[in-house]
Amino acid sequence: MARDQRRRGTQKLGRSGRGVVRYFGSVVPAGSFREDVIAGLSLPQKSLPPKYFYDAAGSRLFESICRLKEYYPTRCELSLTRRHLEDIARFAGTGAELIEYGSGESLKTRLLIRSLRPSAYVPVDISEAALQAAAKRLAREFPSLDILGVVGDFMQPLKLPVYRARSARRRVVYFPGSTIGNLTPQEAHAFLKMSRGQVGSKGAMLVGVDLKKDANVLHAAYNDAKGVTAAFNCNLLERINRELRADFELRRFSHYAFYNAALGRIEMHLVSLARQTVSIGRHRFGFDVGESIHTENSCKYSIEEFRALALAAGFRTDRVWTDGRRYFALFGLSAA
Ligand code: SAH
Ligand code: AVI
Repeated sequence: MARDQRRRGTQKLGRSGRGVVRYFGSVVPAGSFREDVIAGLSLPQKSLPPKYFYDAAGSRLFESICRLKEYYPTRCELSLTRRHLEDIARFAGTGAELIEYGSGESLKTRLLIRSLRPSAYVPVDISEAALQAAAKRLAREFPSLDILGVVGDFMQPLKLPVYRARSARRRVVYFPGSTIGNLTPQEAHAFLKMSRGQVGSKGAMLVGVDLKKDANVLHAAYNDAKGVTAAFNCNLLERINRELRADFELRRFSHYAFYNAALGRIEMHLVSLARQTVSIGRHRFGFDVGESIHTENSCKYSIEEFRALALAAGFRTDRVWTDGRRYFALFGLSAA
């Protein structure tokens, strides 16, 4: 399967002006979803990797979360990016190759593209649906931009397309949205080190980081009144049912999110409301009443904590841009 997918190679999505949109076929082996789910549900504390939230339905639900009144990160990052755009562009420079990890709908990226005028944009996302939709929209909006989309897992060694334009003097890696918070600190360290290798000594990195704040604000953001976050969490079980022919009964699980102050992170869980057994093919998983599947961490950092994490991975913090309430920060990193 993985080989077939790789053989699919590249596919042009469209062409307009000088810009070419190329889409690099999936390099995410389908078999790993089943293996990861079975391994995760076999642990004493059942857990599932958050990257599996993002099938087409999950990506749409996440886009709805970004528009909720309680979910401040998107608005804060958009507003600080607008407010400091000139300085961000001065720091990142123009004409670079802009690589974005976990690009989703590439919402904030539009602002950067306008002011950084990159020679190429390389969005990388595990969600093929989100990546394709965003690449098509961007191609209409920026007809002369080369867009080279990559479907893949940014925690695995990825072969990025080699961009041939001589004008691409340097690389800038953009990792917005505090997606870095969904990695453990060890994973975040490994990811930053990999990015440091990609940008080299002349490139730069822009990372969006959700900051520590009043736990009530955090609690509301992950327990919204409309239940969109709950639907996003539960969609993971629906996806397992759909793709792995499992028999999770959704009404027997409930969304639970809380701030774990000792670990500085929001934890999302799906809690079993009954004693029950769930089947995935020949595998059976027993649940006690109140037993949970841990589905996501969303780590919150202080500016100093993140600065230290970046430094350990070889990055110096040159700039920190924040919103008015200091809820969110965009870090401008360069080689230490
Ligand atoms: N950058 C956007 C989207 C953030 S949501 C924003 O700031 O709003 C997180 C995005 O990362 C989703 O689009 C999801 O599909 C993608 N993602 C999550 N884990 C991933 C992984 N391991 N590899 C690649 N993409 C991943
Ligand atoms: C993508 N990521 C940064 C989001 C977050 O806030 O951790 C995912 C999310 N989970 C629940 N709501 C939003």
